[in-house]
Amino acid sequence: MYNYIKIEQKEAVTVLTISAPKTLNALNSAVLREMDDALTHLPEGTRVLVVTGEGEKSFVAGADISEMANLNVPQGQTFGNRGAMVFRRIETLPIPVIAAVNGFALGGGCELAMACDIRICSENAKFGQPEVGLGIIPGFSGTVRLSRLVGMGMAKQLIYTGKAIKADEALRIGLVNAVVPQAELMDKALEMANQMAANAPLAVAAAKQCINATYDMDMDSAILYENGAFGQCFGTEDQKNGMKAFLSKEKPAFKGK
Ligand code: CO8
Repeated sequence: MYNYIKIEQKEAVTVLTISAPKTLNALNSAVLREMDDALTHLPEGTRVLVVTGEGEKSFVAGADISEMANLNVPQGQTFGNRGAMVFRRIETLPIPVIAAVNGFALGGGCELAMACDIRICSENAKFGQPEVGLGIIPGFSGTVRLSRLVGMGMAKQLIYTGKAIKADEALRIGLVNAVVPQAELMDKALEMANQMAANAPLAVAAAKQCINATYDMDMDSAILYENGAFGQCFGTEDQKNGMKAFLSKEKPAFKGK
């Protein structure tokens, strides 16, 4: 039903694969529309989403330059907003999202990876924000998220130079969580996804919401916010079942209730 993405459910984990091989999986409006639709209609029972790109060369080589080439100011803003909104949806989904970065993650590709909760990449991955070399800025929230992930100095270096970095450097600066051989990438991403999927879904969702919401808060407000969310956990069946299972030395079966 989609032309540019594939959706595959593997029990509690759903894999979204961006598949536009002629442009190394560049993001055009149609890809973004399909991603938006897929996020709205994730298969029932999805507890973790893995996002990846088709093939072994590229995760996403950026926004589609041929689509952007002739845009005027309002059109540029509309296109930027479309990508930014889809990425924000990923960031605020009530389930963890893991980017399995299997090659180039440039421009919008790096920005997509950054909107995910976790980034695992293959050894051949390359990350960069080359936009200023095209006369634009990272417009899918790259100027916003990169500094939050790797710090202001390194974010400015990457964005002003436009130079790409290899996987080991991305790991060193904290842009990715792990680097693995290409052949093991999906297995490692699924292994981590399944570890997350085995935990209480409402608790995982609450933890994600707390981490995101408190990041920019002052310490006292953040602690208060977390306390509210912590208290809510005790209204769930999963908390009762999880603690009962621990005390009776059994494995918990969480229902997300
Ligand atoms: N858009 C459109 N087409 C692309 C893109 C892209 N981002 N990337 C690659 N392609 C196409 C190439 O044009 C080529 O097409 P064709 O076969 O018809 O010539 C095909 O994919 C294969 O690419 P290459 O032959 O170039 O493959 P190489 O292995 O030689 O190089 C690279 C791979 C290094 C990834 C190279 O393709 C490249 O530099 N691509 C562009 C990377 C880039 O600059 N990305 C950033 C784009 S800007 C962006 O993402 C902005 C996000 C915010 C938008 C805000 C909107 C307002």
